[in-house]
Amino acid sequence: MSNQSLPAIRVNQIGYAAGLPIEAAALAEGPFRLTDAQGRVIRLLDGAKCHLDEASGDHVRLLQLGTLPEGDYALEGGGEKRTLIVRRQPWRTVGNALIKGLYYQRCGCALEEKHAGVYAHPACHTKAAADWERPDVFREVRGGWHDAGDYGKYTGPGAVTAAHLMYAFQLFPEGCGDKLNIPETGNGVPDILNEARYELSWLIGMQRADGAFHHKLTKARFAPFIMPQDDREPEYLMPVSHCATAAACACLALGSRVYRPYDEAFADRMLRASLAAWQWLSSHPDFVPFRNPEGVRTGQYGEQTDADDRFWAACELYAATGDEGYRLAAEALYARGLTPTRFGWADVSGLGALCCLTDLKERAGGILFGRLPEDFLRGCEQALALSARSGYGTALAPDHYVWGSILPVLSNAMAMIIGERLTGRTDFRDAALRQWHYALGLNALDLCFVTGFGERQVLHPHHRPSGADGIGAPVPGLIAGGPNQRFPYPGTREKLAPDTPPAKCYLDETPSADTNEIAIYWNSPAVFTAAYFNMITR
Ligand code: 9MR
Ligand code: ZN
Repeated sequence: MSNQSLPAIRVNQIGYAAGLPIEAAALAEGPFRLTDAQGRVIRLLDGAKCHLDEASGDHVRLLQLGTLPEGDYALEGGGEKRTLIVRRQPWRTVGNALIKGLYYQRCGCALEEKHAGVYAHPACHTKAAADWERPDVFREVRGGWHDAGDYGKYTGPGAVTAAHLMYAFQLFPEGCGDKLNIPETGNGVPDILNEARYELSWLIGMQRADGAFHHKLTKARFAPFIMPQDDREPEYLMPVSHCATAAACACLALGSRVYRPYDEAFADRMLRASLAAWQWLSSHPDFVPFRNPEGVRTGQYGEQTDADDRFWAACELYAATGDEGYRLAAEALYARGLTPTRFGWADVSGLGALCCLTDLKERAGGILFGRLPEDFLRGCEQALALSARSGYGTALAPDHYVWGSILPVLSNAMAMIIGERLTGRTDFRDAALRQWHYALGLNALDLCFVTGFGERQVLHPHHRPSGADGIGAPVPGLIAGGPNQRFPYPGTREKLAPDTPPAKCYLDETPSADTNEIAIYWNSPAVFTAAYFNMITR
């Protein structure tokens, strides 16, 4: 994708909020002017210099347009003109779509036309799965979300995704939208919790009789690009793992808190499962990393440690039960040196931190109420500094454009959102907003990463249903992983010029799983971010 072909002005393609600071990126030095719908000049910006943005190789500057009332504006400069939309609640629709995107990932049930429209399909993956280690033992574990562009279901990533949704609801209920037109809509439970419950119910089923959790429920190999209902080869309950068990333990303890007001019995079931998982973890203290068994090629989701997962679990079990033992365990695990601002599947320390900062508070005691918030705010400062260093305001170091780079970007948004909640600092809020703008088009690719949205859309995500359904437009409301310079596929590398800068290592092509796959745990931090901004622009 050559730079020349892209416009000199980059904007949040979905729009901006009246009342929040408005920024656009300019890749030209001359003066810029902003006019309103009547053609009146609202802002004149001088011809300040652009600076080299290391991640993209672009010469760029961020134009500060201040706050503006609702309306349609035009930004002109560098020989170009671009529309800029300002609304009171610009991100409600995309926020809802990001949750509904998870509905489209539902496994084990039919997506009916009245909810899924043209993306309807019959039930998939309904057969009992064999235990990989005891192939004569079968269990029926229905439900859950397909993880990503593949049809696997992975315990740890699923737990993290459900947790993002639950925390979005706990912290920003008014920003979570409702009436998503999913099967449960109107049942008296907010739809974000209805959707998360679809995963939680499946998660409970991933527990083995001894309390441990199977790492994943997948086939031995990824399916070809076929519809899920046509993917009929057997699925397996793959071996249990420490990380899966601890993440599920944490998520289900959280679930027991969140769902108690709606369904006591469901809350109790989750708590029982969580307690049994903790029991197993206590009697299996030595970490064993999960490795794909011989012959298995589906996602490995391998990790170096389970300390972060155990920490999160201990925090949530303390919040759910008030039992001092969990608090002491959480303290001891935290003392091993965790980074409390990480919210991705590989490092879930941030979710434990969220529990301490937003639920436990004083009850967390000395270390977790004293040192943890300090460490947390230091992490926010680091994210803020990354954003300030980037020409586009993106909180990602130039050498961190990894597979799924949208995750560290949005994880930093989540951290700064919490940072704002803790301190009231608007610089955290505004830097978090820049990450949201990044996701929605203010970036080096001039691309809105959410399918179905924006002027320049992701059209060919690595997503089996989108590729196989014969419908032109991809399934909407799914966020692509984005540029990846660290581990590109050979097929991606050969299509990109050898000197392509990190933030441009992206292909909108179906085979490019390394840059253009979607994943549930990339949607969910976007849901969290949307919920916050939707709440403060309410
Ligand atoms: O999100 C995962 C990313 O961090 C890894 O670098 C990548 C390669 O191991 O795998 C990603 O996860 C994929 C998983 O293994 C299988 N389902 C699709 C996931 C998204 O690409
Ligand atoms: Zn399925």
